[in-house]
Amino acid sequence: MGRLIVVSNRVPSDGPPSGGLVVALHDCLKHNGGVWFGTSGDIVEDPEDSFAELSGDGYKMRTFDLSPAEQQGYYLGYANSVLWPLCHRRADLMALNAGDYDVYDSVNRRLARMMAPELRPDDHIWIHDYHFLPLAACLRAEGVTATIGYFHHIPFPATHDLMALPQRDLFAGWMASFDLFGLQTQRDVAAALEMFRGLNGAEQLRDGSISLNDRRFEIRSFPIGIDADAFVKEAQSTDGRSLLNFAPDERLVIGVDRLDYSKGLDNRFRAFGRFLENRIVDEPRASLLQIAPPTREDVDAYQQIRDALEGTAGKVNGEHSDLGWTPIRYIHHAVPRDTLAALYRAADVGFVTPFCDGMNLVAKEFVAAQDPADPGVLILSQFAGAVEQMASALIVNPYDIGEMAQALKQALAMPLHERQDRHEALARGVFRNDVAHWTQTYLDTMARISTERAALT
Ligand code: GDG
Repeated sequence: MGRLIVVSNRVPSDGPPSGGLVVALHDCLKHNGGVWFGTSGDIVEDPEDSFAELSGDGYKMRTFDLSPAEQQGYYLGYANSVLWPLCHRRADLMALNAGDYDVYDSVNRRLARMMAPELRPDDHIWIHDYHFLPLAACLRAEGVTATIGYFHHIPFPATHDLMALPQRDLFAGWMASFDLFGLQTQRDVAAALEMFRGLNGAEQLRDGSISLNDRRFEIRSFPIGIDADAFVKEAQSTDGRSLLNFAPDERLVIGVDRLDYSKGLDNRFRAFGRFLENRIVDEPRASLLQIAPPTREDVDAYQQIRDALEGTAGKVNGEHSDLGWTPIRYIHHAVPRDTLAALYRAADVGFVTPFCDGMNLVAKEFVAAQDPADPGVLILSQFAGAVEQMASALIVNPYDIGEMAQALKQALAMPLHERQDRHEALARGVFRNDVAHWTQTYLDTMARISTERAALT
């Protein structure tokens, strides 16, 4: 294979790579050689039309700055206030500000213009996420012929919601400019195929690929995984319970999410409140530890969710606390990764209840962190992409407060042999389909497509 070219919104240029996805991409780049392109994180008045170059251990990192107007229109505006809600079934939250799309488009064009002279025809270009949906079309316009893959980390939008996107007529063309359009789940692939079924000029070919005008490309699912082995080591590094001021028999329910409206946090707190209402007084107490670091706080919808959640936590705690106990502990800042891993391991229940989620890595991290001899129970929303691979979790409907409260009761009362059986089935998938497997499968598919294309020319 030629060089690997990675594009992601942020290049992880500050310090050693950390986090499963970043480390996995770093390892692939180190192995194949190549370039990682993306923003530097710096906002400057007049960003130049050129890249800074950094060394990335066997590969190059090329970063570019954004102007304040680009940060607003491209990142906070079109990417996170239009595409993010659109893809998470919240078309009602789309902030359709005239001009944001133009800025988003111009950042993609500028990036394509800067990248094109550095690319070679045998490169394999792997573009990550909704910040760069039009990037392949922009690169093709610059004459780039290399194989281009894309991975959509978030859900594919419902066809009905897509009709609310002013750029709906461009969407299919953006997708068709890639050679491989990767999605998290079969459910997402079905949604994407449904969109093409209704589209004039589009056809699904016998080999499953889609043809649109003069382009032919594939839509496939690649469920992302975690670095499960590394996570086990982190989870074992500290005794999680020693970090908490807990009574010896107090039970721990854990939630970990960026504070985002897609994660269903308010309903989760309500469900925990309902569970407490139904609790038998002599039962050991259970507390909910919710870690929810802030994210995109400059976007209105995120301030609203913060206010709502603080209100619900206050209400539940006001009703159920006593002098020595606060049932919901809500931490609105990030904790170190090894602390997080140790807390997962100490928890009796992982409470993962998004309304809509591409995959949800927290569910996989919780499973990897457990002690197989005495594992905790995973409660998982039917709307997390992870559910396709994690049928042995307790699956819940995050809109149904009563069902979630009942699942908490069931999880906390679950006998050891059932917890072990469920955990064994879940862990098998998490360790087998880890992030290294994911990158390898994706890159193998790109390599196959590139060989097939070469044979046709
Ligand atoms: C997007 C898609 C898809 C959270 N709090 C802390 C912390 N985290 C880490 C978790 C986990 C990651 O952040 C969150 O990943 P998720 O997958 O749960 O969700 P998104 O951030 O929305 O990610 C999602 C993912 O992309 C990958 O394709 O699964 O569906 O929405 O790793 O552990 N990490 C640390 N401290 C915290 O306080 N260190």
